Amino acid sequence: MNKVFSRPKSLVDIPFTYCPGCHHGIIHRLIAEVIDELDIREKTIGVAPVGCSVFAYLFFDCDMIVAAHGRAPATATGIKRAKPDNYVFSYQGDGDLASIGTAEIIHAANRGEKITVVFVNNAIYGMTGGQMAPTTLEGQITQTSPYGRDSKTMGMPIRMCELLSTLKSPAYISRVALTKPAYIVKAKKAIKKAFQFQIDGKGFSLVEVLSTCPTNWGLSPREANEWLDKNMIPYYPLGEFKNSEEVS
Ligand SMILES: Cc1ncc(C[n+]2csc(CCOP(=O)(O)OP(=O)(O)O)c2C)c(N)n1
Ligand code: SF4
Repeated sequence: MNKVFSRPKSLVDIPFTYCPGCHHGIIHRLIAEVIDELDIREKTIGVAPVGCSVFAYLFFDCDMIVAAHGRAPATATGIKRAKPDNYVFSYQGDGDLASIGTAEIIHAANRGEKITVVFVNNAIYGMTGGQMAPTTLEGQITQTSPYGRDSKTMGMPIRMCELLSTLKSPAYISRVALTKPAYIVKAKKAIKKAFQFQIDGKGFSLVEVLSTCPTNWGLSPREANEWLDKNMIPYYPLGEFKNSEEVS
């Protein structure tokens, strides 16, 4: 009988600690499948962030290191420069990447560091009881912002892909979602492409994954997927923002 489904080799065989309906688990799986398919597990080094996915170092079966708040791009830069034959990825939430580590990500992208960044945008700081994040939508209620974002005093939600793709150096920047099987297939392709850019020695690559946080959104897993489709995708459009293969 043909085996059609199994756990990727690049994931340790232990249960995830994520809440039901959280997309972190799907994203971990896609990254692990890509590492397996590219056959780079022995040469891959992942950088785990702060936030719910801090335990990524327990789940991925490759070399992993944990970075201080927002410092994953700097840590990844150091590792990649010291070990250019290894493949280095950082895994970061929006609190980690777009708030505390804003400068880190902008400068790593601007320097064209040959690293791959997986940016999980769930519009909230999940781990800390649902703080507002720079990506929280206008009017979106979070556990610690019961009146929602008021753009007059809090600014508009930051679109990181659009912002980073104004820089000349990044090689590949794309935004994906996971609320439908067709989206998941596209998301995996984007993550694979991002790693392939690094394998080919091209510059900085980043994939933003729009994600749910049913727990802090106060929604069921199904409602969270619907909310993401209805509210996040119109503000954070999916697609490739930068693909140096297409630049002549
Ligand atoms: C202003 C501020 N600085 C630092 C912290 C410490 N901290 C703990 S977890 C975390 C990030 C978690 O959010 P995110 O990166 O969005 O990941 P998620 O948990 O949603 O997956 C931060 C910033 C904090 N809560 N608030
Ligand atoms: S709090 Fe949110 S981001 Fe964190 S594990 Fe639960 S659902 Fe996922």
